[in-house]
Amino acid sequence: MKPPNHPMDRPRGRARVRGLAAVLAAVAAVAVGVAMPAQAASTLKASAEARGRYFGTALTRGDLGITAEVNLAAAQFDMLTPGNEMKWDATEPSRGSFNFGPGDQIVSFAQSHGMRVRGHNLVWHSQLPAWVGGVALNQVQGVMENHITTEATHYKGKVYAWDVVNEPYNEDGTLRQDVFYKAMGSNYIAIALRAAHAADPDAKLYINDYNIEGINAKSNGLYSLAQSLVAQGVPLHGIGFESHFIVGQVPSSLQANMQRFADLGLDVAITELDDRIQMPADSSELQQQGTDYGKVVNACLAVSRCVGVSQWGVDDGHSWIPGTFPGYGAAMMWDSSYQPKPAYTAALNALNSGTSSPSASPSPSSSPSSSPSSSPSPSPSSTPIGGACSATMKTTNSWPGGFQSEVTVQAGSASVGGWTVKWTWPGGQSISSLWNGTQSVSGSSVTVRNASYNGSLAAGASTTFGFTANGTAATPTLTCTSP
Ligand code: 9MR
Repeated sequence: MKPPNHPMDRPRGRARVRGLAAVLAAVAAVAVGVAMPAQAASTLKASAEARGRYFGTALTRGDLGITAEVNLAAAQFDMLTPGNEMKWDATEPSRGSFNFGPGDQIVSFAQSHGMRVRGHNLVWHSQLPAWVGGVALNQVQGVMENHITTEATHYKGKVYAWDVVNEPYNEDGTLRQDVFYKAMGSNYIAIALRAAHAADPDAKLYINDYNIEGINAKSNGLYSLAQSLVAQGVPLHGIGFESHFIVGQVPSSLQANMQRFADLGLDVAITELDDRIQMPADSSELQQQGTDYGKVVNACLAVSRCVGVSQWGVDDGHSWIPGTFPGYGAAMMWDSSYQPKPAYTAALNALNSGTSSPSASPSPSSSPSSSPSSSPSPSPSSTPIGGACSATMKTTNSWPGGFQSEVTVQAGSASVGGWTVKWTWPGGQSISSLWNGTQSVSGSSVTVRNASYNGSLAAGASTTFGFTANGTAATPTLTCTSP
């Protein structure tokens, strides 16, 4: 049975005939928009950046030839995901023969328009060329690792993040029995993440999926996996929530769900947002869509580790929705004449209202493995600002006999090439598992050093590590030194 939000694997509907007048009006509107003086908070990207986030979109190579769409994308977005060009069928259509031309075109478009790139994707059961299914099971791991290594090495330094494993879950929270699972069991995910990390140690590595936006069986399955990957020190850095919504059906647990993944020490992102409406869309549905977009943006702003929101496309005339969900459409923030809809105003207003900017999102200028300050609330466990680094511990969860904590490590006024955080437990506490750092323990004294991928912090940038521990929750005094 097709779940309501199942993104099917059909090519999307492409060319839509528009009247010449509409096209001319649209181009004129965009031209006027571009001619206006750039003002902070007047575009999604400017407003998102002011809140320490990005606002992204997805474009295919075909979209790059559509001037009005491209102008709008360049004006409004600062993150770009290739719609199809980095998928396995595009990049390794036959075994060992790689083609990065189309993906490179998307990357150079992004670079020439000041956009960063979300790489999408390295391992997915769909858009997988048939030859992979014919590989002997005992060779699948080698084939997968070679694919990941070759592609991630090709794009090393050019992608901010990779969707390393895409859509691995069934609706009931079990892993799909695809060729990768059949060959390696659930280990394929850790193997894939390690291969990607070895090829591009600075890229943020994500698992990305749909129908995991609310707390449900599918997101619970992913949560357990994420928890265990983090506890084992596997280089998983983020979770992508695709967010292919139906109007009026944004899950009420979206924020809480993203927060629980963030509490594991992971970044979270809305990666493929759209909000489809049964056509024709009436004005109350378009208003409701505005409410939905506002909710999604606000949920991201409320979770300090939510790094940004990406819409899957730009305008209603070029969205994948009508081609896959016949009878549905109008899912984007701009209509098919490139006019902004209530959803655009709502997203912009959400970004422009509110007071704080508690983002853990890396800024465009910072290293992908570090994050600017998340302005942690002052806590007795903070070390003084002004030294090489400071560290703040907060308890994120506790239960009888145990607790979970997150430590934010922030560089002082100069960059650091490594950090060491130390403390002494006051009452017999002991760490049971720790992630995003390496620990050594001597009696009640704990020393945590950076992991291989989060030691370098630009001036003022921060990163986090976390742990679960036995005993009563405590926030001892921390010292932070570099290295
Ligand atoms: O937008 C993509 C569309 O052009 C392709 O035909 C389709 C085929 O699977 O994939 C679309 O992108 C998907 C993305 O890669 C993963 N999540 C669901 C997206 C919509 O189907």
